[in-house]
Amino acid sequence: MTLIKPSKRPTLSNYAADAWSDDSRYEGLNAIVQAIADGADQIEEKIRAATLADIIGTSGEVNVQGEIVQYLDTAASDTFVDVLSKSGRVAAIGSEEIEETVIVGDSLQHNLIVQMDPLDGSSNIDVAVSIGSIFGIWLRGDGEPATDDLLLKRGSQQVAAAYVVYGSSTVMVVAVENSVQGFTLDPEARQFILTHPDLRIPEKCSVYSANEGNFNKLDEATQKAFIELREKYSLRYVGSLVADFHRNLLKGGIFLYPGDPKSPEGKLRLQYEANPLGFIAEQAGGAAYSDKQRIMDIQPEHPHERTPLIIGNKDVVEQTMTIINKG
Ligand code: AHM
Ligand code: MG
Repeated sequence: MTLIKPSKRPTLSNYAADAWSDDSRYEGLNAIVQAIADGADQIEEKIRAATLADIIGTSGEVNVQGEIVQYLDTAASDTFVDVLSKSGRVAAIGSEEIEETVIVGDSLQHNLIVQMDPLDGSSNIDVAVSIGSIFGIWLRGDGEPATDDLLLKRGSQQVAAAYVVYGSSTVMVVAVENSVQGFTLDPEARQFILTHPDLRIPEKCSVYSANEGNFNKLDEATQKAFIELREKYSLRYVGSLVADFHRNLLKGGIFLYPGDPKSPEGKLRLQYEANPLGFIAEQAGGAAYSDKQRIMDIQPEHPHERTPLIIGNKDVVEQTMTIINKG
């Protein structure tokens, strides 16, 4: 991991203007990334103020996965839909918190599609543990109608992906092909600054991250994979995918949330958790698989579908996959 000296750190806006603005593959991306940064800035303030403002707690609604929606989940979803819609570049938005596709615009300018988990790790909100936001960004095909089908593209068709971790600092990681850049929010200037350029997963895997409490529910082959990981690595598990992934990206590690005989598809969502982080992992030299195939090759059938996820250091992910499949 390379850190840049303070005097040489570009802001996210300067970096984006230099890196993507003249590249036709990334038309409109700058506006989307700025919108995400703007939304993250607003959400970060709400999270930090949550207890004081007495806004923590359940909103009384149930989201599309049948889980309790926390106030901040809804606020984050509304905020990101708002800033992304105002960017003028998004044709459609998929959100974990919204069952239907949000169709935003149908002009030639609306050339991008965003699917997001607006607040990942929501069970950690009211215990002051790191949470985050995850975004997959797809290009809309020329003349492709603005319908629900826009959300059913494979992960390999993503043009970019990003996430934000609201932790001891607020960090935004943005990836395009062969490039993963990390920015940290300056809390005074309210600007993201490039602090972690050209991120690559370290060659050495140091940790594994999994919910060990699920061990007895797993099939025998997956239990075998867990036992192998226990023998080789330390366990680190935040319980917010985005925070576990961020630590493993910086330090080397594997995260797994497998399926089990009762829930073969596991818990995590393909389009707005596994695919964006899978894209980022691959651009950083890592890998992401379901139990059977590369995450980004899965053809989604539903925007909210789930998938098993094994993600992190390529060699360890592949060894773990082999054990899970052969037993
Ligand atoms: P969320 O998007 O509703 O917050 O749920 C997803 C979270 C992931 O962030 C995390 O990896 C996983 O659920 C933790 O699940 P568990 O508590 O079963 O270990
Ligand atoms: Mg989530």
